[in-house]
Amino acid sequence: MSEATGQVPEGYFVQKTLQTWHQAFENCYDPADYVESKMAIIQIAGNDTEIQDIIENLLSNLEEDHCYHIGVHDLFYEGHYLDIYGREIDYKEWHAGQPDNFGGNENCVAINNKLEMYDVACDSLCYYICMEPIE
Ligand SMILES: [Ca+2]
Repeated sequence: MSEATGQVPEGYFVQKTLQTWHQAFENCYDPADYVESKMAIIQIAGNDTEIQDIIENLLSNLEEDHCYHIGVHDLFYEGHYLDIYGREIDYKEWHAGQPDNFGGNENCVAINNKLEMYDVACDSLCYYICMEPIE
């Protein structure tokens, strides 16, 4: 689909069990190969109707008052957010006032039910989202 990103999701799979960010990262591995975690990376690609459908489906699965870990962090360099593949992030819709690295200890990223990102402590318990890339 999108050759520019190489990681256009086939779908997002919302996992409604509370996990730390690192547990979520592990849980998003495909147990068939363990080659790479399929933790979600949020992408909204312009006018691509397929992507819009995927995003709308994702939104319909997110509940208010929950956080959802996604595959973004600033574990390596404070304030420099990378996805789990080590790439600069394209999607930067932060909730107002975020990221704030609250307490000097928020190095993982979650979204809310509006797809707004905010930084959280990596041991925060949140639901999480996995994905599968299109071949
Ligand atoms: Ca941080």
